[in-house]
Amino acid sequence: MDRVYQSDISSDVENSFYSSIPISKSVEERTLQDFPLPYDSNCTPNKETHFSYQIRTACHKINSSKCDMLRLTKVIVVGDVAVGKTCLVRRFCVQAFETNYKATIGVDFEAEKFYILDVPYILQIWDTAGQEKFKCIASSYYRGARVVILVFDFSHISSLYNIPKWLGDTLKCTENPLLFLVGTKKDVVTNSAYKLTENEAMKLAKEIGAEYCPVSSKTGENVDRLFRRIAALTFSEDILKETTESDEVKISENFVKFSRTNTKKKKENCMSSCR
Ligand SMILES: Nc1nc2c(ncn2[C@@H]2O[C@H](COP(=O)(O)OP(=O)(O)OP(=O)(O)O)[C@@H](O)[C@H]2O)c(=O)[nH]1
Ligand SMILES: [Mg+2]
Repeated sequence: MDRVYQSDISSDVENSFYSSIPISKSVEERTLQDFPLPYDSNCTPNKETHFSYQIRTACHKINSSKCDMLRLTKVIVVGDVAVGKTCLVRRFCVQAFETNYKATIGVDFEAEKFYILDVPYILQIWDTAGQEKFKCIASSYYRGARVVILVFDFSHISSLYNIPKWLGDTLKCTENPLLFLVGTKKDVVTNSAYKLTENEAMKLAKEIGAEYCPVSSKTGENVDRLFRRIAALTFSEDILKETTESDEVKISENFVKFSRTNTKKKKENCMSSCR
């Protein structure tokens, strides 16, 4: 399923499906009142550090209107085989870590519900297969993704070098997505190896315009931070878009009214001058 934009009208079935998603973590952890900061503020194109007054006001209005419109965003997770994509998603969604490798066949799907400034918001996370033979199935799910998480493995530097290829593939089916470059298995490498790879990863992140974040799905380090950040960034964009769109509607309605009164006045003026 593609991203549902705010202006889209979701079906009752979808709405009831998503409203029935339990908040799997403690409410506090899935609740955002403050904007989560990036791992490294020098290695992100996303400079937001707080929810603006405009967003807070819009959320306040949404909450008082009691409108239960569905807001969700599509996230895809891509990268080489066995870099740890599934472990990353499972660590976040079910707080579990599996040491035995089980290849993803095609795609897996998870949905996580947040309350951001008290507004329900869902991250729809598509975990794709890294194996070449499943590439065709996996890539058919890229379409409409709003966020692309490009995953590499700190213990296999080749997976970092393959990132441009994954990026190229996803960009064929997405429009200007938010990009995250995520290094996994931070726990398995020595500090010096970690630093060397991190330097390379940061360079690449800057080149491709991605936000960089190193994680360990085994220890859970930075995993929540990553997804909370994704949720906050996309949510803010959506709410801004929503308010801008409704302003545009107001402006065009006023314009219509304005031009109608003008035409009416012109007619009146014309008639009086003809009299
Ligand atoms: N130590 C450690 N091992 C990890 C971490 N993340 C994943 N692994 C291990 O790496 C292996 C592959 O993990 P997966 O998450 O299945 O890899 P994947 O990218 O989903 O693989 P495909 O579905 O085939 O593309 C598993 O044996 C995991 O236990 C991590 O952060 N630390
Ligand atoms: Mg997998």
